[in-house]
Amino acid sequence: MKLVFQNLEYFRNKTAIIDCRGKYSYSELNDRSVCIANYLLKTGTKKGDRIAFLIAPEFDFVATLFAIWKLGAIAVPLCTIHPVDEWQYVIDDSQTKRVVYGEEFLGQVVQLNGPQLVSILDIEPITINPQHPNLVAQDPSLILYTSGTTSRPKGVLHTHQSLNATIHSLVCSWRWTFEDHILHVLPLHHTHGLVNKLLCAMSVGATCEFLPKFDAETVWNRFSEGKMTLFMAVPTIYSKLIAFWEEQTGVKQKELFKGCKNLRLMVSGSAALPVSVLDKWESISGHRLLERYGMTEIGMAIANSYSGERRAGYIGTPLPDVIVRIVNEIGDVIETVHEQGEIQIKGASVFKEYWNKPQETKDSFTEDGWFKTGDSAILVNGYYKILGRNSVDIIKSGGYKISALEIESKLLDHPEIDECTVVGIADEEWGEIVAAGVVSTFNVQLLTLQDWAKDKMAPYKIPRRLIVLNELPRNVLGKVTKNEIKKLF
Ligand code: MLC
Ligand code: AMP
Repeated sequence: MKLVFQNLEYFRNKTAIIDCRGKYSYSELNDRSVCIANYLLKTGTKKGDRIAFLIAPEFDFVATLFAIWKLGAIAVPLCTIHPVDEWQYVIDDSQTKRVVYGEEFLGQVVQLNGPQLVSILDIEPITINPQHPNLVAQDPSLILYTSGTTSRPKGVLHTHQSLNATIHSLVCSWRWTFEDHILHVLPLHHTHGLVNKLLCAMSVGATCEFLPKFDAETVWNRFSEGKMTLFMAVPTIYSKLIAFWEEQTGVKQKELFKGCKNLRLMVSGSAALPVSVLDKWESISGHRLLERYGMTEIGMAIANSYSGERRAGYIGTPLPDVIVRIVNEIGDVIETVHEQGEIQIKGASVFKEYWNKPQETKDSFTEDGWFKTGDSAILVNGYYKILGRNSVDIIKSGGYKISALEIESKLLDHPEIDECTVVGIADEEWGEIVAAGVVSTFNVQLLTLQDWAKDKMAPYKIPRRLIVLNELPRNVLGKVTKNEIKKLF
């Protein structure tokens, strides 16, 4: 089995990447990744080392990822909008020795403790292929950090084989070909942007065009140019595109509709797609979104059909080579329709382990090897429908998974906060937004709290709503009753 980065030469002059600086062919991508691999080798990189990288969504991000894989090392992509504290946590937790960075991050990376810093500008143009390590598909390839029911994020370790399983399944199911051209607007440190969009494109010789940042007007303009064949995004992005469309004149709206005609597939995932968004998008673009369901730990698992029914409010049927079951609270597999339970998954795309966390890894699987997603669903006429999550401590906002516990522990560092609790509350645009209930003798204000939080947490984690209470509501065991807090908002 050829892995994505071993096949680049095959597509030669075909355009691989378009970014804000220009266009790059597959041969140029391969050459650049060889240069970076040589440089990393010279600085002591060995098979199995973790290499973090902090590079904007552009050509060098992709070349660095493939360079790391050429050396048999493990890629740890960092979130470009995280504060230094969060990078430091990921670097320490994954025991990363080197960080490759783009120049725009220089001011922040010098604040990191420990890792050797490698500027992408220092890479010399040596194009001798580095000695390839003896690489097998079961070797670890990637660590993605994900929030969960623990306070700090966990590193999800994938192998080349588990990534390939998702790539293969999506390429077949959604009929990717080298003629495809995808517009890329998502962050690259998560499965959706990295695997579903970038790696699927690179595996078939398609073109991946990066925007430096999501912007509704630019996305509509790119659609109108007629080159794009594929688009994939989180529901919030479709909501923002709809909002932009609604601000236009009738003539312009018709033009925007026409602009979408060359696209062959538009996908939504990473959070629940409201039926109102599905319907509105279909009416303004002519495209019925294909909703699918996945998770950092399992890759993509369930999806609506490419050529058949795309059922509103449902995530679809299992993708090839994925086995799905629903299990009730006492661990029995549910055979009847309409009975709610947890989705559990088996399949080749499931991750290997949480990095350095054997107990958490063990706890996340059943004894007979099913991964417990924590998502609650029902099965109706062969289609799965998500009903919610087992834990109130997990929030999904703009497609980002956020741990309420992580934010609570940060907020407790605020000098004016004595006690706090964090919940996700429903929001039309973001899916959920972060809301905090606090006990504060000094009556802390939302704006001052947000300002204080700016360099301590990623923008999407900062509370958008705040209630100051005399005391937090608790049950007889003293546990904060988060559902009561939600009602207060
Ligand atoms: C930003 N803002 C928020 C917010 N994030 N407000 C509430 N809730 C949030 N979550 C505010 C900012 O503070 C700012 O406010 C304004 O919105 C614009 O900020 P921005 O950063 O410019 O936002 P934008 O670029 O528009 O970001 C929206 C987005 C982004 C949807 C593009 O959230 C995003 O990239 N989401 C995708 C995450 C993702 O890839 N998830 C996949 C995980 S993998 P002000 O006041 O300053 O204007 C996974 C598995 C699977 O889930 O199944 O795929
Ligand atoms: P992450 O851990 O960031 O990979 O997010 C995975 C989680 O996103 C899943 O466990 C679900 O809760 C949620 N998710 C992904 N796709 C969908 C979808 N189509 N509908 C509802 N929730 C989804």
